[in-house]
Amino acid sequence: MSDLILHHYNESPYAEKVRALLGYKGLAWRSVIVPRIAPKPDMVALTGGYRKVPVLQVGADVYCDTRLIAQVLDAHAPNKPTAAGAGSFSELVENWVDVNLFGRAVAFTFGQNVDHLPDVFLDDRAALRGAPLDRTALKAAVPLAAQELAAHIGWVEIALSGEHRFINGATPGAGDFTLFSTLWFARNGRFDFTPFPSVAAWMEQMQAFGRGGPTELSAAEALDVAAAHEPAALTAWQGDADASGLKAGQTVTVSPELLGHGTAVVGELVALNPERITVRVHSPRCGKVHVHFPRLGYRLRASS
Ligand SMILES: N[C@@H](CCC(=O)N[C@@H](CS)C(=O)NCC(=O)O)C(=O)O
Repeated sequence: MSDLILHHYNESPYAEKVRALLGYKGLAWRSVIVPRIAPKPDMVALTGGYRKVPVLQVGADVYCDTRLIAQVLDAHAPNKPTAAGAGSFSELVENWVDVNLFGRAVAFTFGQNVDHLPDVFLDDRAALRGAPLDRTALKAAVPLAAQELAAHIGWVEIALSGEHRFINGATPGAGDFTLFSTLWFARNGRFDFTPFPSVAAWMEQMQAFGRGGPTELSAAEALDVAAAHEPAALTAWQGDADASGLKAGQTVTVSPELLGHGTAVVGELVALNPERITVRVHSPRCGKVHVHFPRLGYRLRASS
């Protein structure tokens, strides 16, 4: 089996989710550090245009979005499943965190650290949002973000005060990892977890899984790996039942529903089912690559 290559940077909470999953599963992995802001020429040469972090590369297959990456890692380490996948309880938790918690954690931590964030960084994130980001407004948003985060974390405190050690039950699920990484980001903004002792103890357990065994790889070497491989066998075509009405072989655009400005991938639609969208991209630097997205959370359109 090809190496697991994670394209990421240290400060990214979603990357922390995958690093923690790799640690829990005890997997060896290759680490490619990508820039925190665009342009990311090596990354988009691999992904066909997706610039968000992290992505997982396995040979000439590229998996975008941590919900899908969690599924792929379950297949690599079936002895420690995290019950990831469309419709699972873990995926419901992942979606709750993505939609309700992540934005508040970002508002809190960005607001707390705004004096240390360079203009180029704020301009880049404003472009990704498709709306301006203003230092004064970011600072002013902190108290409300803190209050709303605390209300959500209060729920988690109740959930973790019962018989279960993890949100998922006796063992951690993909939802535990996404919740952990979002709260890790809030903790980096100095969020006070003292009123939430069960959450703080659970975070210590999640932290203790470590981060697996990374070894460095350059972006150029990762592109060479993609060039040297053929994509793996595709998952099933069930697109005839998909509400988009798109057909296999059509040229499509795929972009994230959340924070997705300027990060679309254009390619040939080769797999479509309730779990996954796959597009075939021909990259001048690494040839044929299959880029995979979860079906939920991504806008799929015919390319005009
Ligand atoms: N739903 C995506 C969200 C990924 C995401 O929003 N990542 C942030 C970093 S934590 C990002 O890409 N920010 C812009 C960038 O790094 O270019 C996932 O689960 O992977």
